[in-house]
Amino acid sequence: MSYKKILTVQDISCLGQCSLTVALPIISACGIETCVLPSAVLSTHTAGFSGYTFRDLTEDMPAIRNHWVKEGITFDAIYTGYLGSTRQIDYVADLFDSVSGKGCVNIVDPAMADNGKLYPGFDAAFVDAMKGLCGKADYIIPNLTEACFLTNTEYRPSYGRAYIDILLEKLTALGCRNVIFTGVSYAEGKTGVVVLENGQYAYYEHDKLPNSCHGTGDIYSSAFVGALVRGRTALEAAQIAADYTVACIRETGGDPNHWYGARFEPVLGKLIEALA
Ligand code: PXL
Repeated sequence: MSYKKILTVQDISCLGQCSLTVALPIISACGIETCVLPSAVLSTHTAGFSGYTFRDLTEDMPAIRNHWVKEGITFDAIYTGYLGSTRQIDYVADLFDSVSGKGCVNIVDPAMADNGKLYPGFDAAFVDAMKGLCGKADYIIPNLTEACFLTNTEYRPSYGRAYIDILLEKLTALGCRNVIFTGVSYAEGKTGVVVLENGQYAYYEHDKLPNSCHGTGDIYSSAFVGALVRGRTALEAAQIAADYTVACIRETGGDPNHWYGARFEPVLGKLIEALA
């Protein structure tokens, strides 16, 4: 197996099982060297906690980038998640040019919204800048809410294939050819992922579990990135990531003391097996 090195840019939520505390172990478990550029440090994630601390690391980014360029450091893939500021998005876009190795794959999870709403602290300027970053990506991984914000489309909790097709068309018009569209549900009790690759539509459906947990978007994206960089097709990677995310939600089992994240660690073995 060829040994790959990827860079992931997202926040450290010290507690909360999301972002880097999820991406690092999951991508490492996929057998890939995982380098990090933290976008911000928060005491917890912002979904359900109040009074969290937030240190924006935008100012540190140019010096880190310049050091890597001076050292000739490059990556096989760059995967971005939750970013700390609108201005930071330009720095991240620059990384796609300055530290990408030959054949580098750029993957953007526009982690900024869910359930019809932007996360606290994000605004229209951030959404506009994120549209530009998505345009520079090889793969984007939006959920339904993010797809609506990125395309100025009304958010509808229930919909059919025609609505999803319109969103896909508008998303690819941003400039990214490949869309991994998560949380697309066409039937009661089911959900799934749409994979649009070079204009080809595919859908992987699975059970929708009664319990849901925060941070599953980051688990999904990290497992997708790991499987893709390990050489799986986008559809195979999307399926592996979906099965793993479902296993994590099942493992968490709706424990009320564990509302802030999914217990992804005990089932890491399933992901490793899927990639064996
Ligand atoms: O899981 C997405 C995410 C990442 N990072 C922070 C968040 C969230 C979602 O709310 O608040 C800080």
